[in-house]
Amino acid sequence: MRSVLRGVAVCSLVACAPPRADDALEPNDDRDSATLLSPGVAVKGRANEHDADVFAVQAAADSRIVFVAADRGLERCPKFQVHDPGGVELVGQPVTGACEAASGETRLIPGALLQDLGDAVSIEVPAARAGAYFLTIMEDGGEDSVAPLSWDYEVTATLGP
Ligand SMILES: [Ca+2]
Ligand SMILES: [Ca+2]
Repeated sequence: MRSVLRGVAVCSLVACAPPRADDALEPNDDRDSATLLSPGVAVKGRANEHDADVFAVQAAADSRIVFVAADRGLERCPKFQVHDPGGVELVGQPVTGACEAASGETRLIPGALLQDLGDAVSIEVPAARAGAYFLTIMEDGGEDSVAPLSWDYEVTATLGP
């Protein structure tokens, strides 16, 4: 009886609404299950809170990669990470549980750039070595939200010298 009551209490505090359906790219929650991007080809996805979406693109040594994640609707609280083929973080935004508190805490290696373009976010990184580079999209939470947040996006990777 006690466990039933506790379940009810948790439900009322957090959320009774079920999470939204996810995209057809799942599972893609870590680098081992990343969705491979072809340069210049846009891929649509949905980032649900607590469920990372990871994408990979192959780059040549001494090149540059530009990831663009365009807004397609819903709550739009994404945080981004980029890792190199060795797992070294090139760009990092912490998931804080506060949708708004992102940009000031962005970690960038020298030569990396993260720009809010209004209806999209552009993330440019230097690719020093050849191999797979990984973009992770994580939907953050909102302090007052009663249900998990989601963001619909379209992601593209382009390669340059
Ligand atoms: Ca997803
Ligand atoms: Ca995922």
